[in-house]
Amino acid sequence: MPLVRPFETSFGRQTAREVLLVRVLAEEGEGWGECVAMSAPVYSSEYLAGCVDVIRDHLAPALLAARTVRAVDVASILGFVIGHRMAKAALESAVLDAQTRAAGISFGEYFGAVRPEVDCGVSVGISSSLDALLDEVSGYVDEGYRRIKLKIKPGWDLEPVAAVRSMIGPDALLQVDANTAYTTADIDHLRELDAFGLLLIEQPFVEEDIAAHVRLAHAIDTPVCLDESIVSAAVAIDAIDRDATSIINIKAGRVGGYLEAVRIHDVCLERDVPVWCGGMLETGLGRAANVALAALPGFTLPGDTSASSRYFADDLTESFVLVDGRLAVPTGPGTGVTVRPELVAAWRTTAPELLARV
Ligand code: OSB
Ligand code: MG
Repeated sequence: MPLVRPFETSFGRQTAREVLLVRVLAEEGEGWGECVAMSAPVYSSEYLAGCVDVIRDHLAPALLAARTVRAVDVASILGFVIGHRMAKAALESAVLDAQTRAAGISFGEYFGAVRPEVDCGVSVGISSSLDALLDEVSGYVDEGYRRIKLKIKPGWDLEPVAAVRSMIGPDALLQVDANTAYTTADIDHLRELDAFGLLLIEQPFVEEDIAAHVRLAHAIDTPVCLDESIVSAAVAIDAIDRDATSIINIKAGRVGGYLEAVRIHDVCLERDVPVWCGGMLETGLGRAANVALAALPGFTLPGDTSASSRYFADDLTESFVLVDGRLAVPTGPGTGVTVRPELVAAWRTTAPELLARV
């Protein structure tokens, strides 16, 4: 699916999203899940073709061999496979969609949503120039986004942050995301971000290095927020206990599914750690589930849950439209959205693989 504009992060530039969809057919009906893995293993070690492979050869056969599968069983059935959380999450989402559709309840109700709409922010890629960046950000501000997140990397940090801060004013919510582009040698440099009143700095160092984030958190005033590092509720608890992170970005794909995402929300809420819903440039299918997740009580900061128009000219489902800086939580059964079969047929690059129960 072509993106409406290229999206550049410290790990590369994307002009389109290659999307893997999973459909489960159950006696009670069908369910759909979106896999958030990118084409290349540059955000995490997972990548789309690897997800197809592990689902086909390892995960789906195990799921199909189980007699009755509920969403809560999926993680344990698939637990024999190490890692591959985005692949597992896609399967669990599809099962959860089928299950909740059959039960007539929405993802929001299933998760325990407490609000009918969620506050939205927007993630802004690295630009070709400061002027182009300011143009893009002012467009988003005009559309009503409630928080701006700037992608940063060495050589694209203090200047763009200063320029955007002076354009949007001191009270507008502004944060940055480094996607692991820095090392502890940059701590003094990153401290200069304190001048800009940022909400947080997201994932400056490599995902495995919790200790480096502890050092940074002690050295700067800007709150440190982990994304890539947080792959489970257990890791979240450890990172919080060690003071590596005071805010957490929750992405269901990264942690193995929405059920683990809800557990991370719960452990953060118990510890008074604010959370927000991250994104992976999802289509309407993944977005619907993200928006439902973001309606839980601990999601007190605007998420990267932007409108369909921020990503795609034509979304794969009903489009999500920003109203007063918010998106409505779908209320229909399951994800509450429907994948448009004509678009899937028109855009697919690979014929569907049918994996049957034996
Ligand atoms: O680090 O949050 C990230 C997109 C792809 C991979 C990683 C990230 C992102 C974003 C965009 O920041 C979030 C979105 O709008 O979906
Ligand atoms: Mg991030």
